[in-house]
Amino acid sequence: MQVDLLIRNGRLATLAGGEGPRRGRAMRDMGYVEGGVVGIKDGKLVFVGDAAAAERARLEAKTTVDAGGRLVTPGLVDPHTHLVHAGSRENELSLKLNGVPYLDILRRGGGILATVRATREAGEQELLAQAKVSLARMLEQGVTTVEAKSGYGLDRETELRQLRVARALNDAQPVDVVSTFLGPHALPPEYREDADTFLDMMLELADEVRAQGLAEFCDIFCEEGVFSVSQSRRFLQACKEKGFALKIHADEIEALGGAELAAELGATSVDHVINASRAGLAACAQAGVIAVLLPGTSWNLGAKPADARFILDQAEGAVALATDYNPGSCPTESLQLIMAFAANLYKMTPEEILTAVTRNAAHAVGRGHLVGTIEVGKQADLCIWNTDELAYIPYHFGINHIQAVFKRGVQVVRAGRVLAEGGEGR
Ligand code: IZC
Ligand code: ZN
Repeated sequence: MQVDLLIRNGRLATLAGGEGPRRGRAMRDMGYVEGGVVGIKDGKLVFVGDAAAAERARLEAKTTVDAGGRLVTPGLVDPHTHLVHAGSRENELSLKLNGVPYLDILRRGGGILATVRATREAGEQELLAQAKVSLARMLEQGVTTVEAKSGYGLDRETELRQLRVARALNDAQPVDVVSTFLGPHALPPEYREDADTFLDMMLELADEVRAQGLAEFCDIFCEEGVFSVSQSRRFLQACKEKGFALKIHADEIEALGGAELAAELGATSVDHVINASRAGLAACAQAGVIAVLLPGTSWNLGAKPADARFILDQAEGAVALATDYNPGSCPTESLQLIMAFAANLYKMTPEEILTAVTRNAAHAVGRGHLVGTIEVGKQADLCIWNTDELAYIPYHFGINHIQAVFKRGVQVVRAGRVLAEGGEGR
């Protein structure tokens, strides 16, 4: 078989087999192939097997990469980010350190609303340039697919601008960007007394977003002092009828019942769930809703961690992990740091963690059929790590363990550094 690229002598964590996200104990199943070989043609995986099988398949390649026995995994997927925004909020650090709660900062017109002011003022080019820097940081860490939410416009013009920027980013650099319309991220001051009119406006906007193909998912910040469960139900139910898949910021700070709502509506993912009830978490697991956990946010806000062990061991649910990259509650692009937090804060095993940032994260952004495992037919998005031992990644935290990243079969990171525009050979 003639292929474009051959990666040989890898310790492949394929996560292959079966359909859908992995739940409970099955999240520990790595599907290792020792001394594994991967054949890539036209950006897709056409061969996955051990050295003997590769021999039998008579693989011939233009380029061969020797992984030197190191770990090879699917490209990582970051399924929850607020990627496109202007500015930063380091001025809120001292407030946080002096004990001012996240929601109080928002109530005072800071927090999300501060970023809304900056984003409304920023042009498309400025938003694009800032997000491009973040995407390069993510790619350097092995992230090949990322979800990106709007939600810093809270008005028609700026929400559409954010989503157009996300689409332009998808076309302008190697990381795939999956867009989510998060119009109801906060109540803008001009609608302070009239959340329902604001939601009506956001639903009209959702029609435009849909017509222009600018987002696949809709999301809402269901939180005390932001949007209630009944407001969230109305918005998400209508979005579902328009054809969007659903996500929800649920029970992050207060236990409102957002997890129960996610199960009721059959959302693709329920995100945060720090304070969700066990009944809500169990209902989500039953309904096949993926829990997207964001340990960086718990760490940064000094909040308790979500109950990952309950979801995995008792509810037998599917867990994904994400950065929540945003300028307020979690200003980091580092999914590898999140992997370390998941070990320490959630007591997740290295195997569960890898599943949560590959296969399950891919399903959380509706890309499970394309990426997230190393299987013939999938997109050739792959990471070669600087170790042969998976546990080393969450154990040795705060630095980048990536050696090489391939996006659709093209090498885009070498020695942990992003190669020039478009990658090797282009
Ligand atoms: O900008 O603070 N939680 N939304 C809900 C955020 C955090 C983003 C932000
Ligand atoms: Zn978020």
